[in-house]
Parts: sequence; C-alpha cells; structure tokens
Amino acid sequence: MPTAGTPIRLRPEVAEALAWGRPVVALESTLIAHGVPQPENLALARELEAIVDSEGGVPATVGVIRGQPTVGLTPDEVERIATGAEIPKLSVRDLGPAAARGSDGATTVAATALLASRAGIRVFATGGLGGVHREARDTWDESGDLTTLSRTPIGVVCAGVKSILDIGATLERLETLNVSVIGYGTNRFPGFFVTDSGFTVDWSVDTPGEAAEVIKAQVHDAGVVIANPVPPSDQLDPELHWRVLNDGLTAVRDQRIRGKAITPFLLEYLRVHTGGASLQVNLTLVKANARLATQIAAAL
Ligand code: PSU
Ligand code: MN
Repeated sequence: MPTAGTPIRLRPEVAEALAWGRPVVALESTLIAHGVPQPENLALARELEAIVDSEGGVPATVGVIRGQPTVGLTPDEVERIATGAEIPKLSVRDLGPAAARGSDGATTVAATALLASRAGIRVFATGGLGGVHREARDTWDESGDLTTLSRTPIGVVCAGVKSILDIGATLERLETLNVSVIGYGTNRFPGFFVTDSGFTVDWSVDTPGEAAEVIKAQVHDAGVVIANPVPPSDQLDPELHWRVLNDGLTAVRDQRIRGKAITPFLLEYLRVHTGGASLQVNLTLVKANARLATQIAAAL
C-alpha cells in the first residue's frame, strides 16, 4: 500500500511499546467527540486509557491534532478533542483535507482502524461499528467503516453495530467485503444497546486467547470484528430500546437529518428519551470492550 502524504505521529510511549512487543490498544475519538456528551466524554476517554493500562496494555487514542494524524494522543490532546467547540468527525476521506488545513478532528472507526493499523497496532476497541443505514436503499448511506475494514488488517472489539442501522444489511455487506465476524462467547450478533440483535454469526470464540488466534490466523488483509455483547443484565430494556429508536428514526426523517449527522443525532435522541439509560449502557459496553481488547492484545 502506498504511504499517505501526511506522516502519522506516534506518541513515543506507543512507539516504544510496539518496538518491545507490548500489548497496545487503539481507541477511537469520534465516540468521545460525538458519541457521548460532555462532561462524561472526557471522563470516559480517561477511563478507557486507565482500563487498558490496568490490564497491562498501552493505550493509543487516535485523533487528528493541528492536521497531524496522531496515534497516541497526550492527555492534553485528549482533552482538546473532548472539549473543543467544533471538532469535525473525520472518516478516512477527511484525513487529507484536515491535514492540509491543519484542523483538529475526531477519527471514526474507519479512520482509527487505518491509522492504527499503519502504525503497527493489531487491536482496537470501540462501542459499535458504523454500517448500512435503514434508508440506504434510497440514500446510499453506508459507513466508510465497512469498506475500510475490508482492507485493514486489525481486530476491532465492539458490541456489534449500532442498532440504529439496518443490521441484516450490514452483516451482508461485511460478508461481501470479506470482513471476519466473530461472536465473543456467543453465536448471536449483539445489537449495541441490546445483547442480541436477532441475527446469528457463523463463528465464535470464548477466550481472549482464541480471539487472538483468529487475528493471527487471517490469510487476507482484512479486519476481524470481535462482537462482544453487553451482558443481558446491563442492556437497555429491549422494549424501551426499540420503541424509542422508532421514534428517533421518525425524527430523523421529519427533521431531515442527513449523512454523518445521523449517528450522533440518534445516539443523543436515545439518551434524552431513555432518561440517560442508553448512555449508561454505552459507557458500560465501551469499557468492557477496552478491557477485552487489551486481553486480546496481550494474548497476541
Ligand atoms: N461507536 C459508539 N459511538 C459512536 C461511534 C461508534 O459507541 O459515536 C461512531 C464511530 O466513530 C463510527 C461512526 O465510525 O460512529 C459511524 O458514523 P457513520 O455512520 O456516519 O459512518
Ligand atoms: Mn454515512
């Protein structure tokens, strides 16, 4: 693969850990800037790094600072992304324009996976992948997360794809794109806020070591999605979830929310209309994913 014109800045602690073969876990920043409201977002970003650290890993939060794609933000830089007034949401195609402009930015799953993989990181933790939106037949709105994972060799620990999406269509696209999908401790595909999306997966693993074996065994340069469900006791009440989500989807149509604004809009809608319960689930699952990702990185 040709190298991008803009070099990736690696935080020295991360470069050192990679050189010594220590477990490094990449963390995503769109979740911080656009997925979780202030002030919980900064606390979450710090806690995710602390979880990776406590499991014996080295965290590398990924983002763009003054145009520089950065793998391993410093604590000050994490704060900049979490508290900045208008931090753009950057997918892969936005990295070049942001670099040329010297803009700060939060990286999506796609941009995070690409930068982390180029830096030599093999595992990454997030909340939920992007995917095929429900109106995609008309809007063609499919997250760049999918195509990027089809050519980026990295393990992504997530709670499935966000339930706001067309989950069946997303799973079909992941198949077409040759992205491996593995259930962690289950053959039911998780639905982010809910334990079970109603879909199954072909492969499952039960331990971090088994997940690491899958990542090592890949014979093609694509990602491995390790789908880690939120435990049933921690999930959002499924009935409440599907009801509020339906209302939220109606609001998207009525308010003509489009493109990359849809995901942050729906996450916020769910938070407000579940009395904060969806946010609690979101925080719980992301932390669980950071922990599992570190255990997998250690097993690698
Ligand atoms: N997971 C979360 N919250 C988020 C996201 C993921 O728990 O906010 C973000 C990710 O950065 C993902 C993006 O890449 O949503 C997908 O956005 P879109 O559908 O516009 O591609
Ligand atoms: Mn989109």
